[in-house]
Amino acid sequence: MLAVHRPVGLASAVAGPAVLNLRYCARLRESDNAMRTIFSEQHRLRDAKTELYGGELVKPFERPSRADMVVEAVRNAKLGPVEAPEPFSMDPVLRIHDADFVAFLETAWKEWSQTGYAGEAMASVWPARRMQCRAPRFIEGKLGYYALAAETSISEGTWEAAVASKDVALTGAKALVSGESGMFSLCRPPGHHAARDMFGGYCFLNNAAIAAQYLLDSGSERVAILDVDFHHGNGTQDIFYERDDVLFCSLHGDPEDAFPHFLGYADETGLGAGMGFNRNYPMPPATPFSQWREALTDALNHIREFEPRYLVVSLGVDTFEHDPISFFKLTTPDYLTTGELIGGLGIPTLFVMEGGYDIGEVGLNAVNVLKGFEA
Ligand code: OKP
Ligand code: ZN
Repeated sequence: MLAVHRPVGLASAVAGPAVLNLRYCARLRESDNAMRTIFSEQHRLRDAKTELYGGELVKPFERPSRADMVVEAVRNAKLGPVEAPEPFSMDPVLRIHDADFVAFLETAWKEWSQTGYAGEAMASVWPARRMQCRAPRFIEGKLGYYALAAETSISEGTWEAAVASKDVALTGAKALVSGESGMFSLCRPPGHHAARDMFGGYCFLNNAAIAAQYLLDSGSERVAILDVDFHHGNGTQDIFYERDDVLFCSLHGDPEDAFPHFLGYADETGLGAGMGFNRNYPMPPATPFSQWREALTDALNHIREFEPRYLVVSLGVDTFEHDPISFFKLTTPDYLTTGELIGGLGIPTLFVMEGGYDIGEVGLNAVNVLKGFEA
């Protein structure tokens, strides 16, 4: 009772006239509605020159202008303030990733450049079937041991950008714990393909998983992760596959046809204690919003039933009809609807940026999800 009455007494004592009180209330309400975006300029340090694509080395689809377009759209839409992240220690990262993997990421570029190779660091050999699965000494072997795919090169500044990206995710998570109902962590590089000991698919540290674990460690019993990126969130699934404190739901291109090809089938439902806490919704080429939305509704129903304290959304907008590397047919207004449907859960939600490669539309599509959520 005291806690309820004291602010009123204080407010009238300090502010005096009722009209001032009203203005104070209006300001409070306005900032309640504005979604805060966490964004780091450090993302620019991830600026690889090469991606292996269709047998060629091309300029990476996952490039700095993506995040710049998204932050510009956030500002144009007046979604809310854009804030820099707070630096966190590596402890929350080590709750998710293996220490040897983290050490590898930190030193990979240095070790590679010391060999004298002219290009960027890329994996070209793997511990394939019936070979020894152990990390060798030389960087070329270590790359193959820790890589899940070959397209993603490690370049100068990659580690620093990945560190800033997890800080962006953690700062958003911390704000949720402080009582925010929706936050946007504009992460880059993305994270959902990164497993506890693997990088690839443009991802190094799993920002969404690190944030979810931080939310659990802050005293919540259950957290749900909804992955709406076009690609299956294999890293996130793998990290939480045997656990019942995290429900993972992913909507994505059928792995028969789409990257990462070796995970994301509908029959992957969890293992051990995690049985029933993993749900995949693989969908075929040219899937329209009507069909995608049915999968979303089913996932949202399962999330509601799970009664999580928080929801983390791996927000990729590469489901867009004009995305250059994907095959779903969502349109710009569909992202508003998507946000509304997610917001309908009424669960405090952290949006973590993942993919989206149509540089011209990635900003509007991402912001539409956030605007729909706020509506
Ligand atoms: C990262 B994220 C297409 C090859 C796909 C990697 C895609 C990584 C996507 N032919 N290569 O989930 O948006
Ligand atoms: Zn994707």
